[in-house]
Parts: sequence; C-alpha cells; structure tokens
Amino acid sequence: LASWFCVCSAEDYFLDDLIGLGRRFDGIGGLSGGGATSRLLINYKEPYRSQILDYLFKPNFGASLHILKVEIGGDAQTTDGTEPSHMHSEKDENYFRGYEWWLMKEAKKRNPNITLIGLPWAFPGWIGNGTNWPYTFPDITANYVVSWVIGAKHYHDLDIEYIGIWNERDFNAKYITVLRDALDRAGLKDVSIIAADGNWDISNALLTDPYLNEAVGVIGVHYPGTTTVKEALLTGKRLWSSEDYSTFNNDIGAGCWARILNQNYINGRMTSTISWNLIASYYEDLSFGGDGLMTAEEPWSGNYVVESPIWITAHTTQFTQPGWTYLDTVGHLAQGGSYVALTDGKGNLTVVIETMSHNHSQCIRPALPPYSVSPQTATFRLKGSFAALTELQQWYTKFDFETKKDVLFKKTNSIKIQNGYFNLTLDVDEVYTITSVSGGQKGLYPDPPISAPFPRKYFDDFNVRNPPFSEAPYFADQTGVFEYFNNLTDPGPHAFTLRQVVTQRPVTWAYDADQTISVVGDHNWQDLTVSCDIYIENMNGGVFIAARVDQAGESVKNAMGVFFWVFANGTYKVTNDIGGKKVLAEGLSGTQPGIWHTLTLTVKGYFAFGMMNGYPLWKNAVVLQPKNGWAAIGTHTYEFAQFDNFLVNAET
Ligand code: 147
Ligand code: CA
Repeated sequence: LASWFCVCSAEDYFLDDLIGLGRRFDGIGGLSGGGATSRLLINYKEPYRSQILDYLFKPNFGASLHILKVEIGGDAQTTDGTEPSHMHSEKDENYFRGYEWWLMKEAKKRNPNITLIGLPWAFPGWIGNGTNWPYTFPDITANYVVSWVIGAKHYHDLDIEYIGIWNERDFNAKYITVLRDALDRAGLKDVSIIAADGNWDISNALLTDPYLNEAVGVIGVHYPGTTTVKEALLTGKRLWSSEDYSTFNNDIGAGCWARILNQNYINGRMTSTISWNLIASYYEDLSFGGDGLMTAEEPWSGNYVVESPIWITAHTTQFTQPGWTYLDTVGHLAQGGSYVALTDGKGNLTVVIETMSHNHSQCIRPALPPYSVSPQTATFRLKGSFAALTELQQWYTKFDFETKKDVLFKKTNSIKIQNGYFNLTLDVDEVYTITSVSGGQKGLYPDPPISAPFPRKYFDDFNVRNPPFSEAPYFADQTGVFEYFNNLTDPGPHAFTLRQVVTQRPVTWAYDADQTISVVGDHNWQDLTVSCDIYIENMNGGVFIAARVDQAGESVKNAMGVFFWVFANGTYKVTNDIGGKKVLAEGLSGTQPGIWHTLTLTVKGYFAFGMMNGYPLWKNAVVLQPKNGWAAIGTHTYEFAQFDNFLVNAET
C-alpha cells in the first residue's frame, strides 16, 4: 500500500497484450477424495452445510472454484478413508453411493460452468482379477471408468470433462489408448484424458508414441514445485498441476498456495492448479489432518472454519475465468515475489501479485530452495489494450506472522491510472489483485456454532428406509465399505442395518488392512463402552467391535486398540491390534453365522471387559496402550457382515 515511504528499489513491469499472449488459463480447483476427505461434510445440518458449500463454490463469494476434481471410489483406502465404487463386483452397478455425486451437484448448482474431473486411486478387486494391477485387461478397466462417466450423466446430469488414469501410480500406454477409444465409442469425444497424475515422465512417452500423444489431452503432474521439464514443453500440451498444496491450512499454508498459484504458471507454464484437498472434512487425527482450503470437521457441532487459503483462492478465481489468457508479461519481482496478469481478450485485465517470503510459504513438498523478499516499489505500465484503462480495483491481503492480525482479501481504494502507469509499494507477505473487473465479494455468514467434541453418548439403529447417502453419519470407513442395508428377506428387528460389502481385496493404492474397519467418534476417548448387534454372514467369518483405535488412514494396517472379535466357529478373541496377533484374551463364545449377537466392550484405565448378549464373557484383559482412540466396527476378512444398534458411552 502506498501509505509509507520506502527506501528501496523501484522497478518497471509491463502489462502488454500486443507483444503476444501466453497460454490459456484453465482454472483453479479443489480435490475431493484421494480419499474420503469430504466424508464429514455431508453430515452438517443446514444452514451450515450450504454455507460451507457457498464458501467453496459460489461465484463472487469465497474460493469460487473453477474446477472440482473427485475420486472415482475404488473401495480401498486412499489416504483418509475408503470411497465406495460404483461397481463393487462385475455385475453390480450403483451410482448413488458415497458423497461425490452429491458434492458435484452442489458445486454445479452454484456454478453451472464448473469443470468436473474424475480420477481413480484404487479399483475394486475384480478389476485386478486377483492381482494388484488394473492394466491386465485394459478393456475391462476402461469400461469401468467409462461407466462412471456415463452414470454421472445418466443419473445426475453431470458432464465430466476430464478423466485421469491411476493416481500417482504407473501409467500404461496401451490402457490410455484403449480408454480413449472406449470414450469415443461411447460418444464421449469431449471427455479429455489427463495423464498421468504423477511426475513428468509421461512427457517422454508422448514425444515418442504418436498414438499415446493423440489420446492424451492434458499433462497432469503432482507437486511440481512450480517447475516443469523441457520434454513437457516440447509436447505442446496443456500442463496442469493436477494435485498440489497438501499443506496445513494456516497462514503458511495460505502462503504456499498464493506462491504456487502464481508461480506454477510463471516458472512451469502450468495453467491449472488443483488443491489437495478441497476441504478438510475428515477426522483431524487421520492422515494429513487440516490440509484443505478450509476446515469442516465437526458436523455434530456445526462448527467450521473459513481458513485463509479460501481468500487466497479468491484473489485469482473471482477476477478470472477458465478461457482467459495469461499475458506474456508475467514474472518475478526484482526484490522477490511474483506477478501474473490475465485478460479475457475483451480489454479486461487482472493482475495477481504475491510477495510471500520463503519461511512463510513452504508447502509440504517439494523442498523450497532459499530466496529472499524485501519491500519494494513496483511500477506497472499499461500497454496495448490496457493503455485505455483509467481505474483499477484493488484487493489486498497481508499476513502478519507476528501480531497474527491479518488483512484477508480486503477491497481497498481503487487505483486511478494516470499517464498509463500505477505504482505499488509492496511489503513482504502480501497478496494483491489489481483488476478491471468490478464485482468480487468477501462473502460472509454469521459465525457458525462454537467447536465442541463428538457427543459422549452416541447411538445409531441404522433404521433409514431411503437413505440419501449410502453411509451412516460419522462412520469413516478405513478398509472395506460399510453401507446402509435393508434385509428384504428377513424383516424383523434387524430389517435395517449397516453392512460391510467389500468381499475381495481391492486393487489398492495404500496399505489397506487385511481386515475391514470403520472408525467413529472422538480420537481422545479413553474410557468407554461400545456396544453393537452383530451378524456374521460368512461360514468362516468373524467380526469385531473396538475402542481406543489409535490410527487409521494410511496407517490403518498398524492400528492398535482393544479389538473384541467373535467368529463363526464359536470362539472369541480380544486383541491389542487390528491384525489380531497381540492376543489379550480368548475362549469360547458359542457364536454362529446367521444369528444376531450383541457385543459389549468396556475399557476403563488399564482393563477391558466383554459381554455377549448381556452376559459377561471375559474380564480384566490388561490394556497398557494405547491410551485413547476412536471406536470402531469391522470384519475379520473381506466378507459380508452386518451391524445394528451401535452405541457408545464415553466417560472421558
Ligand atoms: C498424494 C495423494 O495423491 C493424495 O491422495 C494425498 O495422499 C496426498 C497427501 O499429501 O498425497 O500423494 C503423494 C504422496 C507422496 C508424495 C507425493 C504425493 N511424495 O512423497 O512426493
Ligand atoms: Ca436397525
């Protein structure tokens, strides 16, 4: 801001569309999934849920995102949980599972022009046919993905514009060409393929394989650190940072986001940047807690937090649109920081400037080479079509890491242009938008309810006849998929239950457990009683209820806690681990498949107790650790099993 005197360098920068233009701008996006990152969002009550969605998607309000990318659920763990597949088995097809359909519709309701992208992380087991590889039968995998695109249109009137290959795993040239062909034959010529959502290696393949080159629309790379490689530029393809950010959403996260939104284009010619993730709507103790543009992880209280990355996003999204063009005159500032300029080709100009310092803009990855930023004066000279501009609007952000008194996305005095230039006095850790676009708004709703822990007493009978979502509130599946189930053949007290439905190990992306598990509640819970009616379906099967489950997400395989198992063969076991190796107690239970039993687990201090059907079954199992964790339900293997009347009563 030009309010103080700066003994510093002054430099000239030109904003000119006559000397040639840069690349087409393709938009800023958020990524839901990879995985289950929006799990808790759907469970917010109104009006909070709509408010959150407005902060994300409503044009001229908040992040006003141009792109929503979602995971194509593959029934497997993909960072913060599993997302259900539209085809659990080869003959199964259902386009009403999970929350991604809902999220895409809510996004589109707010912004009909939003660009939709789908990408698989994992695939259901039948795709791999017993292997952990999705490319053995490329036709099958391609049809599976094409079905998802068709289902999006048919059941939800959603037009998917881009489809990816296999997140951060090997790409396969044969598969990509088969997928292109399958899309074309389904009349989906306009659906473009992004490849390969990993590093830049696909560039070389495109340069040497003309069929592959023909099939791929966009090179999508992850966490590029704002740079590209010469092979990628040689392909002439559009380059996107199709996953980036993944940094805790405090002011340093916002600084990271501001820097990469500008510099992914300046240094790497990338014309789209997509945030992992869209919104931190998963239990914070799961992997990468809080790595979203904002946080909404308490549907039970209604509390959510509009974090500063939302306003950093607004600096670009509210004053540009996909289809605008970068000027060739973009770059670094003499004393550190950067500026980009974009035009709609009709005389409008938007300039975004950031002066984020090194230590206040580090992203989770890759390492950021050292650089310095100091206060400076910048003179921007308007040339070409922009020479005629007489007034520009100004939006301003300043991070103050000492006082924590930030200015976020504030509209300040407009700039009157005289003699075809304007001066800016730039301090460190600031973001400016200087634009001919009027409008723009810092959207605001009344404060949401205050933060509160998960209720200590929680009960669900799963008695929902036509559930709007396949998942029961707050259950966060970490291996396997738990769905509302209606026992059509056996109505009675357990006509409506929750059922684990993944019966084969998926083509995994992470280290899924060998058991299935869904966690629920408060990770701080220590002493509590968990009770649940359980129904073993598999003749060789088993189920568990658990307390103090200490880890999930990417490390679910190593989860410790107190696991109370019963098996179809009439035995029970109490173990300290999900793997079932650290046995604390075991014996006979008389449990059988095809019969409902009620399990009750109480953990208090160093001891655990178990009951079955209301009678003590085992007692005084010694639990030295863990000290706290979620409650959970699950199965011994990938097998069908049902759960009903889930109850938690937590003391602490
Ligand atoms: C990405 C995944 O694609 C996301 O689903 C999510 O797990 C995200 C969390 O940061 O990370 O995967 C990466 C994992 C490791 C690296 C890069 C991306 N890495 O080490 O460079
Ligand atoms: Ca029930």
